[in-house]
Amino acid sequence: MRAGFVAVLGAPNVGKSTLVNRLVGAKVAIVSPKVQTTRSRLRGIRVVDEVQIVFVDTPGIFAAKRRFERAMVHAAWSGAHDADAILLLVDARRGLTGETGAIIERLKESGREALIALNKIDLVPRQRLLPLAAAVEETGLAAEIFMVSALDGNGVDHLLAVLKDRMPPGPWLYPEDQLADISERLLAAEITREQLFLQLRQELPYAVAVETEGWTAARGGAVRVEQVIYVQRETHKGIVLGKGGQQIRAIGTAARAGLAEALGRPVDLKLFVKVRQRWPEDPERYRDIGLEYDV
Ligand SMILES: Nc1nc2c(ncn2[C@@H]2O[C@H](COP(=O)(O)OP(=O)(O)O)[C@@H](O)[C@H]2O)c(=O)[nH]1
Ligand SMILES: [Mg+2]
Repeated sequence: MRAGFVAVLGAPNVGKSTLVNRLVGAKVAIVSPKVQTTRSRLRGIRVVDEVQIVFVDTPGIFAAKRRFERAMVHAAWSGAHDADAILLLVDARRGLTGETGAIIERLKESGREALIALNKIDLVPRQRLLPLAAAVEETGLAAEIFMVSALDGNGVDHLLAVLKDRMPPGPWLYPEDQLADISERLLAAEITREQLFLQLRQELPYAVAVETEGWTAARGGAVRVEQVIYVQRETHKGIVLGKGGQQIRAIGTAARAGLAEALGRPVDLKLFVKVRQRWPEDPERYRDIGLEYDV
């Protein structure tokens, strides 16, 4: 038996969560077209033959300034710290950006080697991939280079096979049928947050936090879930609610469907919107999602 951790690192929006979902074969991480959708570390688990691979999805790494951003980036690096393998993801369409270059430098300084995957190859003509692969090779960090599309699955099986071979001997870390290591409450909050990222415009999703406050059994095997959406301003509350409550209903409908599917039972979802101006300075909001406050 073998088992180990693979940390999936990269700049924001390169497709880390999409790839983790693809590697696990189930949706364990939320995905959106916006940067910083992922706020903390999340483990997705896949068994291949007698090897258990635990994928650690991480927040994007960038030059963080605000406290909450710093906490996210810190969580990403600590995900790499005790991993058996590091998989660095590069957006093939954007190439070796400054953000990715900075990650490569830091990994090299720490003396770690990494597998590097060029992702989103479905968006890039073949002849542009080869020079990019050469440039990646030149960094001297890559133990091996892969070309994948997390979206359509191209190249992912080969990547999985190589990762499997790199896992150390040892007992499995989770039960055979477990797909993710996340509490149901946090999963539920993440599913609602994904809708906020998908349905709200521009910067608003970054100003929002979701917390599951109530979880009670209801009739017919259903579960009643109560969540609070924290916003920072009264005007934001108005936008989240929408005209006549239209927006919050749309968010609730989509989130309830997603949650019912994830839990495999009917869900009665109640959403409340509260203004808490300083939630990004509230240690409790960090603890809830597994972030460190003071980094
Ligand atoms: N075309 C294409 N889009 C992708 C691929 N992988 C991810 N995306 C998209 O890139 C965006 C960011 O993905 P996400 O997984 O949230 O990135 P993360 O921030 O690195 O976790 C989403 O809109 C994804 O649908 C891919 O292989 N091809
Ligand atoms: Mg992500």
